[in-house]
Order: sequence, then C-alpha cells, then structure tokens
Amino acid sequence: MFAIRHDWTTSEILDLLRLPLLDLVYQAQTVHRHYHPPNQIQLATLLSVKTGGCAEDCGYCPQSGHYETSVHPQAVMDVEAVVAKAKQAKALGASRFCMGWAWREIREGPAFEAMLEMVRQVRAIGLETCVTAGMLTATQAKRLAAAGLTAYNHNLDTSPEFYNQIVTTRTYAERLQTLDYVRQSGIRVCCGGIIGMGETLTDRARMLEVLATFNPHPESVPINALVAVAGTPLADRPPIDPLDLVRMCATARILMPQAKVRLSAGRTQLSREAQVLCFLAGANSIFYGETLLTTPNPERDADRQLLADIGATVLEPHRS
Ligand code: SAM
Ligand code: DTB
Ligand code: SF4
Repeated sequence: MFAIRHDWTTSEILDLLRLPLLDLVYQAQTVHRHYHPPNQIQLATLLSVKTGGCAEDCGYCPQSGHYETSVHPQAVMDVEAVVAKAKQAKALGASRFCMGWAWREIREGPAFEAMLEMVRQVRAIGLETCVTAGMLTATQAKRLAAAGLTAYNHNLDTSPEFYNQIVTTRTYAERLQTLDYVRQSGIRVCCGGIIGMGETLTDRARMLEVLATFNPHPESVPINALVAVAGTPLADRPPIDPLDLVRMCATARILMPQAKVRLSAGRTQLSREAQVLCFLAGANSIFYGETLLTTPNPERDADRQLLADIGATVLEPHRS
C-alpha cells in the first residue's frame, strides 16, 4: 500500500490534479498518515545572508539585478551575525535554519569559506541547516557536506517546457546538474517550485513529474505561490486561487510520500482556513518568521496561534 514510486507519468499526475478536491485531499491525508505523524509541523526560519544584486534574470525574483525593485544590494552578513540569528530562531522554536545567497553560483573564496563556517556553527547549535546559493560544483557540494550541511535548496521553479519563459540566464539542465551534485555528495535535496507565474496545469504536472521521478525523491519539496513584486516582469500576475495550492500540496504528498512538503512563499495571501486545508493535504512544514528572504511572511505570533488552535505540535530537529 502506498509504495514509493519513481515512474509517475504526466497523465497520472494530471489525473490527480483534476480529482474532485475532497477526493484528492482524502487520498493525500491517507498517504500522509501512513508516513508521518498526523499533527506535526516543522518550522524553518529563513535568513538572507547575501541580498540583492543577483546576475540571474529569474522573472519572479526581486533580488535580480536585472530589475528595478525595492530590494537593493546589501553587504554579505558576517558569520557572527548569522549565528546570532540562528540562535534566536532556535529560541523562538524553529528546528531548521535556511540561509540564502542571491548568487547565480557559489564562487570560491572568503565568502564560500564564511558559508562553510556558518554551516558548522549553525549545526553546532543543534539546528538543521539548509543553504540556497545557486549553482555549485561537485567539490563545493562535498565541502558543504563535510561542514555538516543538512540540505541544499535548489528549485526547479516550473516545468522544463515553461522554464525559459521565466529565466533566460541559465538552463533547466544546469538546475538538474546542481541537484545531482548535491545528491551525490550525500546532502539532502530540497527542491520544489512556484505556482502563479502563468503556467498551465500541465506545467504544474510536469514540474511535479520531474520531482517525483528523481530517485530518491527530494527530502523536502517547497511549494511557493508567487509573491508578485513590483518591478519584476511578473509584478502584474493575478494571485492564485488558494485551492490550487491545496491541490499542489496534496499531489506532491501523494507522489512523494516521505518528503516534507513545505508550504512556502505566499502564505500572507492565505486565510488560516486555506493554510489548514494545505496541512490536511499533507503540507507539514512552513517558513516561520516575519520575512522570507526579502518579502513578508505571517507574524510568528499568528503562526504559533494557528498551530495551537488546530492542536498541531512542532517537529524537533533531527540529530543525524
Ligand atoms: N539564488 C539562489 C537560487 O536561485 O537558487 C537561491 C535564492 S532563490 C531566492 C530561492 C528560490 O526562491 C527560487 O528558486 C524561487 O523558487 C523562490 N522565489 C524567489 N522569489 C520568489 C517569489 N517572488 N515568489 C515565490 N518564490 C520565489
Ligand atoms: C523556497 O522554495 N522558498 C524560499 C526558500 N526556498 C529559499 C524563498 C522564497 C522567497 C520569496 C521571495 C523573497 O522573499 O524574496
Ligand atoms: Fe538570483 Fe536566485 Fe533570485 Fe534567480 S532566484 S535572481 S538566482 S537570487
């Protein structure tokens, strides 16, 4: 029952996405209960270590140097400041600490050495660590693994077919290459994408298909709703229907039963009830803290209250 499969097809995934919502959520929650404690949510805190001025032209991103947005390049944070933020996140209840660099790729040198030191020190606090910093090499992945990195986040963002309408400065194949280096190094893979960028339902299915045919599956799958930021090419995209986010969470849960499905960007646009439907659909992780990388996220108090009101418990960090 609920075997882990890596041979999902586009049409099977489209069939899931098109199920009556209650059937889909029921199936997803059934799978969820087979593999996960039913009422447990992981809290991950994000920190932007290097903000803005990025060389890529990702159409959704306020940190791209190609667009005029309210995000301006800032100096890279130092190790001490980052570790102080991690300690604060832990004290406030997070079990995972995710650090972002607005880079096209990791470059050798002092900034990479500092990243390795941040990973070592954040691990030493007893938090899971995740880094998202663009493309990397096999050697860099191995060094991050040796520093104790739990996971590397590198999203597909969308389907292979729609990708080049959103990003032109790098290819889907380069995305996949980085993910392969991460996997080979033994670091866990955090990989998901965004809805609300003008993609079709087939694009959503194809993105999920690429994720679900990885073997092994990514250990965590962030599902983001586009945060439409003024100045970016996608600024005028209408908000998604929250029920589509429920469908994405549910389908990701069915396809990748063991993964953490992270309800990521876009929660400020969701009602409490829509978020609870996402949890019922199998989402079991959220970003916790009032900012994502550069855009707002729900207040900590509101999230704590929501989890308390539904009787959810918070996942403790794993020790591996
Ligand atoms: N520069 C690195 C990279 O692109 O891999 C790491 C940081 S980047 C901001 C991480 C991910 O955040 C992107 O791949 C994208 O999926 C997501 N993201 C960025 N801007 C977003 C937005 N406005 N709305 C939703 N998700 C967004
Ligand atoms: C992911 O999938 N979503 C997070 C995290 N991984 C790095 C980032 C969301 C960024 C939203 C836009 C911003 O705050 O700049
Ligand atoms: Fe740069 Fe990452 Fe933003 Fe793309 S998503 S512009 S690579 S920070």
